[in-house]
Amino acid sequence: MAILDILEYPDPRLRTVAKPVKTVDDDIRQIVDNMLETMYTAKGVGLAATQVDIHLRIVVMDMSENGDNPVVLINPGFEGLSDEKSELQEGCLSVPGFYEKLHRLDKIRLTALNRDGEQYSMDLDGLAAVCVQHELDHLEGKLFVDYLSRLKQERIKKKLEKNRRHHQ
Ligand code: GNR
Ligand code: NI
Repeated sequence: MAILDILEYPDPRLRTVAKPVKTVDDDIRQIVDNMLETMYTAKGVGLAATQVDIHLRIVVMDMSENGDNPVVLINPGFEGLSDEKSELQEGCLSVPGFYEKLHRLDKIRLTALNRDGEQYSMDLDGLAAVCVQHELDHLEGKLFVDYLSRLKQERIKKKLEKNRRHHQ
């Protein structure tokens, strides 16, 4: 396994639209394992392949308290199960140190393939539902900061670019 580098905003590669996985084979499982190791090391609850510069529709998540329940989403999709919205503080490993409240659908039905290429479906709410919507945005080249005002986006961009200069 390997820990992969996580791209940071405003890296233009984060804007790439990911392609569907054609067959879930050992190469894909290798990517999944590396993404899981990267996510656990970075202490995230989710990671989209886009964030590690792999432009395939693959997401890993772990919503458990003990970090012992890895969930693999290949070619994921979702539908809303009600019009209710939840407002939750979101963060992103690609936008380190910034947290903002966003509105997302509160109840969704997720469908995806697992690491064996089998289709499954799960009804989710709360943080898990928010996380799925956040990760699927990544696969479309979208980031949570896109929902914020231009002013906030510029502030975040400047601070991250400044931090990066200091750490190089
Ligand atoms: O670790 C993460 N926490 C989080 C909290 C609220 C809403 C979404 C997330 S996802 C984020 C990891 C990440 O950047 N995934 O893309
Ligand atoms: Ni993210």
